[in-house]
Amino acid sequence: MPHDAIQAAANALRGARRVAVLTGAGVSAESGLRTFRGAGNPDLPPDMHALWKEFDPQTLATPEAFAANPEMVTRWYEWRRIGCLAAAPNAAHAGLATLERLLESRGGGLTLLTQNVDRLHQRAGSRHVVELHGTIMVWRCTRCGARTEPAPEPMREFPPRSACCEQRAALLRPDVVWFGEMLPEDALRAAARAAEECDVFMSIGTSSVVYPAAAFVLQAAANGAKTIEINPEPTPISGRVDWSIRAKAGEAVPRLLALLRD
Ligand code: BV8
Repeated sequence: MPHDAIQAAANALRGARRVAVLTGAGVSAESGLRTFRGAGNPDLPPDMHALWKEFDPQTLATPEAFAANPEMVTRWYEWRRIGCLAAAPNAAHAGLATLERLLESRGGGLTLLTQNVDRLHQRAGSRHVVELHGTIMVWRCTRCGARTEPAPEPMREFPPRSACCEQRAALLRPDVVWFGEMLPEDALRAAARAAEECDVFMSIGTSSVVYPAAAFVLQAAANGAKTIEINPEPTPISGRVDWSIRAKAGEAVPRLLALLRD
């Protein structure tokens, strides 16, 4: 792990009151969940490679795909939901929950903006989580918008039908944000506020190619925040942050915490 960058990042965090963190799929990689993009680990079996190497987002993660083939799309999301339920939070999730409590004990705070739909941050104890792309744990009625949290057991009907609307005529869809859909307004507002108010913005485990989420770190920098990236691979923002830490989140986040407590 590059010592200078992580030491400088820890110093910036030590002086910060308000911290904003943007996380992506890389934070859950060490929990065994597949990322969407990235080189990944060539030693892993193909069924652990990045999802978009095996699946086409246009035929699975768009409203048009759901309209054309709701059975295929909902089976794919149910397969992923079951995988998320079986996964456990890792050291990065736990470390971010600890950092939130540490900042609060010093009169500050942490806003955790996540692109992840797996709810692992909440399961690790993070309290102030903004789900930018929704969650796979909640599904919603395509007719009335009512939300429901399906039981942990695998669903049996595809596409699943909504219990709330007349004669089960409407379909259920995962409450995630697909390509071409707007992000929830309250989430966007919370993210914009966090990027405006934070002293330090950390971008962890994200390829920084999906917008508008990828823009928040640059907005924070423009507002005067110090910026930190944690990712084993370079991304489009690596050259634009103050400190780019080339390491796994499950190693770098606990190391940052240890330095903060020194
Ligand atoms: C919208 C759904 C308004 C849920 C996903 C501006 C410029 C260009 C394009 C656009 C733009 N504005 C909007 C767009 C279009 C589009 C977009 O950004 N396209 C890109 C790809 C070009 N954006 C949208 O459509 C968004 N909506 O803008 O609405 C609008 C509407 C209509 C018309 C105009 C405007 C909606 C985006 C939501 C997409 N939803 N999925 C699901 O199925 O889960 S996308 C998918 O990517 C995931 O959900 C995820 O949330 C998201 C981001 O990915 P990452 O989390 O970053 O993960 P990724 O795999 O890419 O990277 C993992 C990283 O981890 C890698 O870098 C790897 O190195 C690293 N890593 C690996 N191991 C570790 C690690 N890091 C740390 N530790 C490790 N151990």
